[in-house]
Formats: sequence, C-alpha cells, structure tokens
Amino acid sequence: MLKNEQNQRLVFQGSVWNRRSFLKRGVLSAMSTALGTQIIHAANLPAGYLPLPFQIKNNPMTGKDEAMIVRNERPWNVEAPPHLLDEEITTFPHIFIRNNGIIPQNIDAQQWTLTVGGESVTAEKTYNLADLKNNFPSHTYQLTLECGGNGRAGFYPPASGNQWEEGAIYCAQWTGVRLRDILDDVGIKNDAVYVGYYGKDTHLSGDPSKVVISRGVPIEKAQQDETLLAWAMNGEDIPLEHGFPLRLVCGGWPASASGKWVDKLVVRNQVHDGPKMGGNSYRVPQHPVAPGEEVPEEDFKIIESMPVKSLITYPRSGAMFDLGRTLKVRGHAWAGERTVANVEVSIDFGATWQSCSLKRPVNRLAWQHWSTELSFPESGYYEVWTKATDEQGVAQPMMIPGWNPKGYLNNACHRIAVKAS
Ligand SMILES: Nc1nc2c(c(=O)[nH]1)N[C@H]1C(S)=C(S)[C@@H](COP(=O)(O)O)O[C@H]1N2
Ligand SMILES: [Mo]
Repeated sequence: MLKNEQNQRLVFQGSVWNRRSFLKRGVLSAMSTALGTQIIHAANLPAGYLPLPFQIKNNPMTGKDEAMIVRNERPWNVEAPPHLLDEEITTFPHIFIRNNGIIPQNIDAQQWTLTVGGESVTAEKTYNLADLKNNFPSHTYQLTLECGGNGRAGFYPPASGNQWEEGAIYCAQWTGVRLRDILDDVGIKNDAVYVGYYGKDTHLSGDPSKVVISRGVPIEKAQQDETLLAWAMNGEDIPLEHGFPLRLVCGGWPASASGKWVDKLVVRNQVHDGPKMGGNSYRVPQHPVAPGEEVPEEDFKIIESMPVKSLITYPRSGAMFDLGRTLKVRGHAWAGERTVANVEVSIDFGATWQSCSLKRPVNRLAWQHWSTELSFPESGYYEVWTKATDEQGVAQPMMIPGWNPKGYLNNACHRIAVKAS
C-alpha cells in the first residue's frame, strides 16, 4: 500500500527528470520504496512519464472503491472511472454526463414536439413522438459517443473546461428513426449543407432567451444510416440526463454533435452557426501549434470524426495478482468513422508490444472489444499500456498528442498500474 502524503510530495517536488529526461536515480529509488516494489523496465520510462501511483491524485493503489467522478456540479458533469466501462453495451449509471446548461425539468413526453425548419427546407414541419414512432421505420444501433474533451486533464499547459480523464466515453444502444427519413419527409433543398439542433435545456444564467448549445453536423453525416433521432437507450426511455424524450445521435463524432432534449432542427445552407459552433469551442487549430500558443480564431477547424483510441476496462488500475498466473486484460477500442484494425498492449513502457484479439464492431460506429492474457517475467510494478491502430494504419500516440487551446482530442495510449507478487 502506498502512503498518499509521500506521493504528493514526490509529484510536486519539482523536476524529477535529469537533463536527458531520465528519471533521477534518487527519485527512482524513493518511488520504489513508496511502491514497496521495484519498477521493472524503469529504464524504458519515456520522458515526462511518472509511474501512475505518483501522478494521480486519487491513488489507484489504495483500491478505494470510487464511483462515478463528479467533474462539475453546476452544470452537472460526471465521468466514469475506466473499470466501470467494462460492459460491452454501456448501461446507465456508468455513462458520463455532460451538460452545458441546466437539465430540463417536468418534461411531458406526450406533449413533446420536434420542429424541422431552417432556410433549406421546403416548408417547416412539426412532429410529435407518436408520429416519429409510428410513421417511420425504427432502427437500433450501438453508437460510440465520446466528448471532444475526453482526456483534457492530460494537456499541459492545462486547458480550461471539465478536467476529463478517460471516462467521457460510452457506447449504448440507441433506437429511433433515421434523421435521413425525417429530412426526406420534410423535403430539403439542394443547397442544404448542415443540420443544427436546439434542445430544451436552460442556460446557466437562467435567461430563457439564451441558447445553451446548438451544434450539428454536415448534411452527409446527417444522412448516414446510423444517424438517429432516438427515443430509447438500451431498450428503455432515454434517461433524463441523456436527453429524454428525444435525442440526436451522431456516433463517432464529438458527442457535442448529439443534441439532447431536441425540439428543433434547422437545415442550413451554410455551416450552422449556433452557440458553440465557432470560436475555440469543439474546434482545433488547423496547423500544429506550440503548447500555450495563442491561436487566431480563423485558424480553427471544426472537429469531425474522433481519432482512434482504446481503453483498458479490466482489471482496474492498481490490480495486484500472483506472479504465477496470467493476467486477463480487456477493454474497448474505437476510431470515429473508421474501424479499429488492431489493438496491442505493452508491459514495458512501450518498448515491445503484443497483439490482442479484437472483435468486429456489431455495427458501424460501435466500439470494438479486445482482450488478451499477459504473463509477467518477475514480481514488481508494471504498467499495462494499450494502443489501437485504425484501418488506415493510424495509431494512438504514446504521449499526449498536439496541444490545443481547449484540450480536445487527447487519444494517447491508456495505461493502468498492476503489481505482480
Ligand atoms: N441540449 C444539449 N445537448 C448536448 C449537450 C448540452 O449541454 N445540451 N452537451 C453535449 C456534449 S458537449 C456532450 S459530450 C454530450 C454528452 O452526452 P451524455 O450526457 O449523454 O454523455 O451531449 C451533447 N449534447
Ligand atoms: Mo462534450
């Protein structure tokens, strides 16, 4: 077991790296003492990496049974520790909740309407939920939704916003109508390029005239088979937090494109310009920038498909096991619009990698499950790292990728701590 105070002191002591970015000798032995075990493969630790128990404020080696992690109370933002995401289909309440405003109260689903308008429809049209359920074919897909800022906590200099670690991601099963079928029913003009949403949540200021967030997707994404206007999640009414009674679901894209409590869609003849479509919201610099650099607004582009990424969901970080046994490890991998081709794990800080078995997605835009069994050469502290590669050969970086002002798209390899004895 580790002593918290000792760890904290180590972390904030200043640089623990020597000029050539190797862990300083003294620090290494202090860490080993604190861990009560030797750090195997310590020589391979890349620059800037500290063993996990020294890096995380809630010490994973104490084995404390933590629940969902509250990142903000107003608005209500909550994420899952990775081990709570072990299910193939994520269930409530293991689903992260991201709100930009106040969750709407007293919703009467019977009275709910969806209006589809905007300059690129031939005529505005309004539906109630029964119209959607009864007059169009319904479809069910498992769809991966990851917050664009998932992993933000890893960036330095820090980026403002919820300090998500790994858990702002889920893959639930959604049932609803294809947005395409509704757009066809409404009738859209040839100049349609974008679809934007509006939801029923309230602005933090309490001002009812202020829109919380109104994002959307290009018409091509809106017309994909899997883009749904959903009324059910995992076979039941959508939980209030996740958009009851009607939600737009655009899998594989930043989850901010998937509007909750949707009561209005606008078909636009230009890129939708609702709140949080511009500035540095859900946008990243078009060219590489130095950490901390100021980026002019015209240099940003909207985030579309999310990058390749993977998560270890079993065991939880901090697991201890008998050296004589193999350790079963598993998790999920996803790659936005792409399929994941390969998942590998490393137990020596990325020096060598071994392939895992990987399942096909149940449908496009669903995450994929991987698993493997690991043997460890000797007792001591290890990290298990996981790295996914997409069908186009693009892999997760081992280190934090390109810094950007709002801390989006951190798809660095996931790591957990394990101890063999
Ligand atoms: N109406 C509305 N829709 C919204 C949001 C919001 O604040 N209001 N947040 C968006 C963001 S930023 C994310 S990451 C996802 C989160 O979905 P979840 O709460 O189901 O995890 O919802 C998106 N849809
Ligand atoms: Mo988000």
